[in-house]
Amino acid sequence: MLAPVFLTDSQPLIQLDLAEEIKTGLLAQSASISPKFLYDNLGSHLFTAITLLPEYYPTRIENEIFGQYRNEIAEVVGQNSSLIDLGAGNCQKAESLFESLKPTSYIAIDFSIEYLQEILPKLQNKYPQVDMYGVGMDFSANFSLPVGVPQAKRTFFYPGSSIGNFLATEAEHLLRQIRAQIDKGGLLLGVDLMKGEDILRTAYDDSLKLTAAFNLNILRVVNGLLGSDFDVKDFRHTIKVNTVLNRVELYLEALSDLIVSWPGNSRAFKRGELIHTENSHKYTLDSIQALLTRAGYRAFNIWTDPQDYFAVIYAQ
Ligand code: AVJ
Repeated sequence: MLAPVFLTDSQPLIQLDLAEEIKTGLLAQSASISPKFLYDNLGSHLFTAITLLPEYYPTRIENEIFGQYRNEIAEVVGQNSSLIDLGAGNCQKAESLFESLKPTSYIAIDFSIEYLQEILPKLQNKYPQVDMYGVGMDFSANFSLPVGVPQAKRTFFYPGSSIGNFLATEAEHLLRQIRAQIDKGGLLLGVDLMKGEDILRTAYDDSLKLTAAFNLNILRVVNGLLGSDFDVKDFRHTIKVNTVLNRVELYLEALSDLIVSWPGNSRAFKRGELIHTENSHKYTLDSIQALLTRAGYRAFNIWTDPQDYFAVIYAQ
C-alpha cells in the first residue's frame, strides 16, 4: 500500500519547551495560552466541525473563492510545484486544488501530527501520483522546511486566515521566513477581512457551542502537557470583538474563585478572570498588502467574494 512519508522537523516538538511556554503564559498577570495548543487530535476534529457551521463564514467563503477562480489561480500559480501546506489540518483545502494545480508533491505541516497521521494516508491512496509528506511541527516562532522536502518549485499554501492568529510583528516575521524559502514559487494566502461586529460574533460564538468546546479543549491539552488540574467545567468560552485592534479575541472565563496546580507551581483565578486563548485578526485589502510588502513580497494577485468578506492572495 502506498503510504505518505512522515518527516521529523529539524527542530522537533520538544515537550519540555512547550510546557515552559504554557507555564510562562499561565503565570503572567493576564493569563494566556497560545492558540496552537487548541490543536491536539480532538481539537483538530472540533475545528473541522466548526468549518462546517453555517455561521463560520471564513471556510465557506474561501472555498467559494477557490472554486470560482480555480483556473485563474492555477494560471498564476502554475502547475507541477511542491505544495507546502502550513497548518494542513484535514488537508481538504489543499485537496480542492490538486486537480487544477497538479502538484508533484504535497507537504502537509501541522502542529497535530496525530491528526495528520489519520488524514494523510487516506489522501495518499486517493492521489497515488502525488508524493506526500507529513510533518508535525510548530512553525509559529520559526519556520524552516524540514530536510527531505523535494526541491521542486514551491507553492506555500497558508489558507483559512490562520495568519490572523499572529500579531502584526509576528506575522511579518513568519511571512518573511516563508519569503526566504520561496525561490521561484510563491505564497497562496487566505485572509479574513474586517466586517460588521454581528457577523463576527455569531461566527466565533456559535449557537451549537462548537467554538466553546474547541476553546475549552485547550485546557485538556494543557493538562496533558503540564500535568495541571484544570477542570473544563470551571470555565466558560467568551469573546470580545476588538474594533481598535481589528480582531476577535477568545477567552476562557473562570466561573468561580479557584486554584489550578501543576507539579512545582499553581495559579489562582478570581471569578470572572480571563485566560486569553486566541486572537483572530481581520485585515483590509490595503493592510494585508502593506504587511506582505514589509515582509518582502512585491507582486500580488488578489481574489475576493462579492461582499469582500475574505481574500485569497498569491504573493511573490
Ligand atoms: C484557524 C485561526 C483561522 O481564527 O477563525 C475558529 C480559528 N477560532 N473559531 C479563526 C478559530 C475560533 C480560526 N483560524
